[in-house]
Amino acid sequence: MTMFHRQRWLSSLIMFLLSSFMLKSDGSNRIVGDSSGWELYTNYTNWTQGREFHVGDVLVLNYNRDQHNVMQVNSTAYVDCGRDNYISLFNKGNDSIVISEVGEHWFICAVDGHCENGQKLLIKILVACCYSTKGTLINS
Ligand SMILES: [Cu+2]
Repeated sequence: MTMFHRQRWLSSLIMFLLSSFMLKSDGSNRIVGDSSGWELYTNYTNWTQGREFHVGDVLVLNYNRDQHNVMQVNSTAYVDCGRDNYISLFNKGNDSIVISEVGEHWFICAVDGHCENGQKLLIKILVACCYSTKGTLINS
């Protein structure tokens, strides 16, 4: 291996390490409701206020799976607490949901009366996160 090639190889290794570090650092775990978790009578509108969410963030929902679940729905179902047409249903009790798109994401608990009592979550992502110093999109 010539000196030139060794340097090229080293710099690509460094670039690789840097970019994987940056990818890691932009998706952070967001514990929904903090220590309250995913529960009844928690105001998730208050919880989201003052927090910024980015593409790549992971929503972590902790709850008793015998009592709750997490249903990803559209905006109408979010408002009406409708359960007929849903996007995804999570019911492990410690669900990790990766936010992969810019826009609004709606979640409700589908157990009777729970969404109606405030167990609903709206996550807004306004901008795509994270451009590298060269201006290339790292995470779209
Ligand atoms: Cu519930």
